Amino acid sequence: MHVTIVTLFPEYFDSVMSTALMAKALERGVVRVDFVDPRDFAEDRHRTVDDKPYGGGPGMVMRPDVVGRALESVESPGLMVQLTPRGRPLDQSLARDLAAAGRLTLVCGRYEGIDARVEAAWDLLNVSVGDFVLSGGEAAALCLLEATARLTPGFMGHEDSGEEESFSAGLLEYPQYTRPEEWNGRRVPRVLTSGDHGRIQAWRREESLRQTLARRPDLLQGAGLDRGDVEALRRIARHRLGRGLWLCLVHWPVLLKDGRPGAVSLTNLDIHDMSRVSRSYGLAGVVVVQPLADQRELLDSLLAHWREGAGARANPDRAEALSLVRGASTLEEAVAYVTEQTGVRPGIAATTARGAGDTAWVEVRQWLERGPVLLLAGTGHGLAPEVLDAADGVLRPLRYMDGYNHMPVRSAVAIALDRILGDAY
Ligand code: JCE
Repeated sequence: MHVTIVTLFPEYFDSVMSTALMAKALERGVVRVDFVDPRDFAEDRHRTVDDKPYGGGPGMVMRPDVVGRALESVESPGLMVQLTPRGRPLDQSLARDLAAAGRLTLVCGRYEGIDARVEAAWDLLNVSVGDFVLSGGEAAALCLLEATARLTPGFMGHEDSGEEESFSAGLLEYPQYTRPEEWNGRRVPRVLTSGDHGRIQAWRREESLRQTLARRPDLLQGAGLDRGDVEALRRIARHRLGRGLWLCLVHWPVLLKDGRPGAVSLTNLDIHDMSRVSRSYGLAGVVVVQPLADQRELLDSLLAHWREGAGARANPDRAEALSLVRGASTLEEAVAYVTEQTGVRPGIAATTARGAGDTAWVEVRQWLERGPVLLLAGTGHGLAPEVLDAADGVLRPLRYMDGYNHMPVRSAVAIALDRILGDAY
């Protein structure tokens, strides 16, 4: 691998170039690193590389003419990468691609960065090492250099590649232990001293899954899980946020066709489908707000049929889902019921298909970390404005950036629950 680093501070890299595996790789010619200093391409007496930003604002910007000449000086530069917080997040798969390129030029900015015309003119690949800001690209370039160099054949010095490809690929590493077997009263897990290679492999895989689920569940998506992994994940106890979430299906006050507030009647399918979705997502309960006496009776007979009657015997899964459902005459009664059940007044999150909302879906997830939440969904043409005003937050319409927003409430609730509780994996 051959890397050229364009930097105002070549000396920044000195210690890395003379340390451990990198020093050996440079010596053996497995890796070659050279440096280009843009200051050598400045044309004035003071060797100026930066200037004030057009449009004003703090700090300085690196000049495109100076940086441009520095880049032109690089012979067959290969894949050209600019380190920047706006870049594509560096991960192992990108590191693999960059290592495979074999020839890289890493462009490190300083100050407020490099004039934007440079990346347009040179088609630089923007790469970031994380969502934090550094004072320049050098520390980021070091991360990229180390991640790619260790994937270069011969870098590691033994036949081991830089990746334990087959085993924990895409998952967090299992915990490692060495001697002594007992240290300050803490023993190494017995399985590791059992000599049973099969059990050790299984334990390590499960620990990798456990660590990943607890700390970086987002990684599970790309991890290539097999059936055994999925079964292991199902066995791992985890905190279920849905336990603090209550769904409230509101039939009054909601907007009617004419735009005025009023009450609407029950829809049998709403009750069935919402309770099943709620059960699937592990919700605490579903409260149906319905002030009309005949409609309340209808709800009660429906629930009785499916929970205790012939329906329950024929369809126990349905009974389990519908056992989550309670009726209430008013929203106040629903809030009082949840307060009584949990001992705390729930945070109230209202949904609407109109307006901008003031609460993002992830915020409801954060509320749930602190206490119970009642999620309001309106039948008819949506929750009345007075309900939205009284809520602790109004959620953004599900398709708030699009024009058509006429989702059936059953579907909207399913999507909403997945937005709040859905596993991104
Ligand atoms: C850099 C700066 C943006 C103002 C050149 C920061 C990469 N993952 C990363 N975090 N930070 C960087 C990075 C890379 C190059 C430069 N800055 C500082 N960046 C806005 C200032 C300048």
